[in-house]
Amino acid sequence: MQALSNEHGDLRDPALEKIAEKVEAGERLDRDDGLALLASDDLLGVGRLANAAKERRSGPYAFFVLNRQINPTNICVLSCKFCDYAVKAGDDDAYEMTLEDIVEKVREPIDEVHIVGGLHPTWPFEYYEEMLRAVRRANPEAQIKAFTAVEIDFFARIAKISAREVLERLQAAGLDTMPGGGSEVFSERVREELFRQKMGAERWLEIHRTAHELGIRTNATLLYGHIETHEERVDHMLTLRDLQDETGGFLSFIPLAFQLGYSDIVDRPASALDDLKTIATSRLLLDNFPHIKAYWVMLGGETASMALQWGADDLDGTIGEEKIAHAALADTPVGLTTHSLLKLVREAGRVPVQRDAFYRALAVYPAPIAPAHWSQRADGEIDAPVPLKAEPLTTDGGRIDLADRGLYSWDLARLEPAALMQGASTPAPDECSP
Ligand code: V47
Ligand code: SF4
Repeated sequence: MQALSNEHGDLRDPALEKIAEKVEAGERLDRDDGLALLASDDLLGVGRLANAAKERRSGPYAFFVLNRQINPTNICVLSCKFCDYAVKAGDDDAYEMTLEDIVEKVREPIDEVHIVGGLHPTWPFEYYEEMLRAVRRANPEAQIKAFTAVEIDFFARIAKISAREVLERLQAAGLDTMPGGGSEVFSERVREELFRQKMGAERWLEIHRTAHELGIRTNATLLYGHIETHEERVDHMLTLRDLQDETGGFLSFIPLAFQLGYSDIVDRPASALDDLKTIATSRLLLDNFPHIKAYWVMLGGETASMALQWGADDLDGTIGEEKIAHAALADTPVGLTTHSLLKLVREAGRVPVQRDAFYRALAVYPAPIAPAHWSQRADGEIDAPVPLKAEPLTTDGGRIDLADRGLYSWDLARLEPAALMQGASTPAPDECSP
């Protein structure tokens, strides 16, 4: 690995030197390191350290998924102060999706269906089980990532059963993985202020621990850019790191940039600088998380693309029709084409890898025949069509299908791109640790 320490004057912030030494030695960072990273004014230095940690895990690759987000209803019994998505039954913009509505939206060539919504006051738990079965029937190929810990807790209460039983029944109905929402920030101070009615850290962690015990892989999020302090951000990450040490069940960590919407909690969103440092800090602190996701919906495409050089290795996916962030006036499209995602990955200098919900690599998209950006092309090529299409591009014209090789994305770092293209042999999935 290239030297990270300050021999060549690469780090402007002396506080990063000790961290660089730890990163080079593969030593675990502590709370003070996390705080120093967030406070540093050396954005490039922080990025360099996080990038080293990222490349050690996933080399030059960055992941995306062909997915569809389904938000079955915006009616919610809670009223979190930061949330512009939730409404009450009878409100003009309240909606409820039928199973037919839902099924209609998943009949596409996608690899993941992501379901998350409000806590509906009258739908029975059986409706959610039926929802998963209907999705599975309509698209047996797509994996189902559904329901935050907050929804699982709610289902347990309405069905008067334990969260474990809820998870077991959902698993039997087709649940593959769980999204990471609902944790917001593990801080009682912030909870009191912004989401008093919602369960706290202990229950969120208990539900994810139970999911992991049942073999359900999950994600974790942090809602940042509102009233939380740097200490609260770092403590949140360290709490997740502890649970991951115990279970190993988390796949991905996703810092969610707060969208201001109509709330008057803060008067401006987190800066791109803060976004990148938060992504980088999470990559460095969460040394046991396989993946860090730069969620383009909330970061904006440009910052998400940059984040792939600041420690992130995943952009989420095509999404189709995002509603939660857009109810809070997110300034991004509601979905992206494969073409646009490939562009965001390639402009960051990464090799795009299409993955499934478990982060198994499905296809690698080698470099396009012409450079992605016009400024990199020679004079004569400026008017030539840029070969960025929705179809994966290879120099020999075919997509490289890796699905049947059981190749998990965390194996990729061990392979050279050329070897990957030739389908080098890899350990069986169950031999891979996240
Ligand atoms: O739990 C609500 C958050 C979450 C706002 O696991 C807001 O792969 C920002 O969890 N500004 C739902 N955030 C979304 C979520 C998610 C998204 C993408 C990928 C994954 C994954 C999970 O959105 C909620 C809440 O924390 N949220 N309102 C807002 N105004
Ligand atoms: Fe309901 Fe979730 Fe919005 Fe809170 S964040 S009001 S639980 S939809």
